Amino acid sequence: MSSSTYAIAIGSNRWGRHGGPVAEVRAAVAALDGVRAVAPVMASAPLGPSLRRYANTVAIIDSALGPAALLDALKAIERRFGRRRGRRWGSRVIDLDIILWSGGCWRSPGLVVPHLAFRERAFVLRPLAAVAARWRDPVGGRTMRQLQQMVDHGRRRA
Ligand code: PH2
Ligand code: MG
Ligand code: MG
Repeated sequence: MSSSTYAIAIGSNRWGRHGGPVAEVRAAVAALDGVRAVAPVMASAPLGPSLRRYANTVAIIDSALGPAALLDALKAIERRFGRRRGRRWGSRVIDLDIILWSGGCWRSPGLVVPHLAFRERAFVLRPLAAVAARWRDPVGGRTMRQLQQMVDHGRRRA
């Protein structure tokens, strides 16, 4: 049974066993259950200390899991892809972040939904607006298209 819809941001800026960052992102999409839509994979400049460019996309998935259980499933995929926990924002072979949940807001140890920083990140909002333009932020009520336009016309990042 699918009870929830989620927007998952996917990023990579390292080679892994599937290939380069674009191949890792595509393999991560294939590893997700319940995929309904996937945005085009986009290249983006790194935000933070890493020097390597990223491949980024967003997938919309349906899932019977609640946010905490889904986070565990995403972490298991990250481990399978060889993700190492290290320096915050260091280079990573795959990063899977829960951005939005159809249930609205969620807070538990280690997880806040909506993702706390997504409204400032073009590398999340551009692919997100491509697949969920009319999804409204439960905090503030703006659509993903509006948030994307704000980030593109305001401070330019990533
Ligand atoms: N992820 C980060 C830090 N910086 N920069 C880009 N361009 N794309 C990312 O996915 C990204 C980042 C932390 O998760
Ligand atoms: Mg991230
Ligand atoms: Mg993450």
